[in-house]
Amino acid sequence: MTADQEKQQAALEAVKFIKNNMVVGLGTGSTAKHMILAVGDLVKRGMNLTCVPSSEATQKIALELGIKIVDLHEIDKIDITIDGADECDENFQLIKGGGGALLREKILAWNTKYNIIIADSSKAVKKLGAFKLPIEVIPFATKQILNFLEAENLQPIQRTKDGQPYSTDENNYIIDVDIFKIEDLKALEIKLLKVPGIVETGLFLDTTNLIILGNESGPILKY
Ligand code: ABF
Repeated sequence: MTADQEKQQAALEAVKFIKNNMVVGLGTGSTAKHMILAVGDLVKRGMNLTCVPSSEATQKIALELGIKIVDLHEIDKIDITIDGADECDENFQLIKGGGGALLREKILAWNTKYNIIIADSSKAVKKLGAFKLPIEVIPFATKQILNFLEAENLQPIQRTKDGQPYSTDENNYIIDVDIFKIEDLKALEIKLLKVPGIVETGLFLDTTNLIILGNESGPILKY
């Protein structure tokens, strides 16, 4: 089974949790894309869904499929959000943001009753950190934040795209850091979020209700 087949399998399993008249948060990335295509099929078959996208890219795909999209301020609470991840450990701690959408993804997750993460089996790790942790920062503060992260031995690298600073949907920058040696991720998140100019981190430590991993012999659901 290829990684993409595992992604699709996990996505199709997650979509089974969607019921008529729900408000659904739509994640970002290649795994989430399989989910969005399946949501488009539900809508085509007559299901009434209201969806909130976690990125401009996801919004574009959803609109092309005829999915009803609303802004977060138009709803009270999201019933279910289905999203991908870059890494997930056995304590339901995630690294997200490889796709640059971590801020809106975390906002959706925080405003969601039930968060489902979908992933191929390679995303399941014993310890987070092989994948660098994305941090969203205000451009005005970037240089000073890079200095701070360097001093914390986190080996910061500002993300670029086509030779320019990578810019998020909120027009912020992303700095990726190495957290593999860090044991207390909650303490790290608290330390980072105290730094003026750091907007959010890609650490999702206590937001996930269900993880669905693609697997050769059928999807694995971890509650
Ligand atoms: C998104 O899913 C991001 O948080 C994360 O980077 C991405 C994983 O990408 P993919 O599903 O393409 O592996 O939610």
